[in-house]
Amino acid sequence: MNDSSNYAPPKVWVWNKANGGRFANINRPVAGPTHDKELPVGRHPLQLYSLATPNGIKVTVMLEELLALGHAGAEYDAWLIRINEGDQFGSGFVEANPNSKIPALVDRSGPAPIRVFESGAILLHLAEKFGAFLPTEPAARAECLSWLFWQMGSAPYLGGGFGHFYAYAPSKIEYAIDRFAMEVKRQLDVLDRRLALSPYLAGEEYTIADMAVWPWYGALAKGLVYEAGEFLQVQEYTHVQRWTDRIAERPAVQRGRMVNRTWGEPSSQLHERHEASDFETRTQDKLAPAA
Ligand SMILES: N[C@@H](CCC(=O)N[C@@H](CS)C(=O)NCC(=O)O)C(=O)O
Repeated sequence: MNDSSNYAPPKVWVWNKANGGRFANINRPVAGPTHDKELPVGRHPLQLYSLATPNGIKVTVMLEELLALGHAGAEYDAWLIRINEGDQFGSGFVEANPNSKIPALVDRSGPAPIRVFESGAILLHLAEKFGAFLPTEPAARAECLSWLFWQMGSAPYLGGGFGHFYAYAPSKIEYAIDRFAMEVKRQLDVLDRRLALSPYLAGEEYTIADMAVWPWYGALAKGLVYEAGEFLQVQEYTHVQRWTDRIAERPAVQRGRMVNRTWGEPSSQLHERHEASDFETRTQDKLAPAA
């Protein structure tokens, strides 16, 4: 590979499989399935196919919050999709999400299954289905949806931009790191100024906007993604810090972040969730205790 100072793009881009980087083994320039594999289906109305990345956690937190509110119809099976092993390119997964990215939800509560992909669409689908975590008063609803869609547009600069070039790219490119560090700090400031005015993003109430933003920017604020806390001086965003801590205290959030998690403390990993009791009985410390 050329280094950034002497690279001149050719007339026609060609796929160089050996271009390096953390996700080189799964990145490709075409869509569609690579192999036949049906998705499993459990007994609950909602079937989730996911992994506990920030995008995955948004949905498991929402489902646990709905169950905590007493919505039995939000019972779900959470199946593990190992994206590093290419599970997102199996034919069944691609039918659920043609974009081949977790999370994907299949809602089997009605006469015909409904597929929903994109975490924001899944949060909205669930919020409308259960009438929860989405304000009905027009101004608050608009504020909630604005922050929900802000996350969808902003996080790619954090993950695909800053995180990729700061943590994953095979070489450190100053221009790229500078550009995306500046944007991510600007985004943190956007959130900080908003959270100086109200406890949650949409106002007084905790909503799907917080569920979408917290797994990315809350984790960033605590130095838990890309080991970039010091680099970005995240402690300066005091309102983001307060909001992050408050959300982290919620029991449903603590459960949701464990689902489909395959790294970290064994007691924090619930690879698949099929019953509420799985949090007590099926974490990795219980299933595979250290020898
Ligand atoms: N905008 C999408 C992003 C989903 C996404 O990027 N998922 C990542 C994991 S966090 C993924 O599945 N990557 C696998 C791949 O790119 O092949 C959403 O919010 O659902």
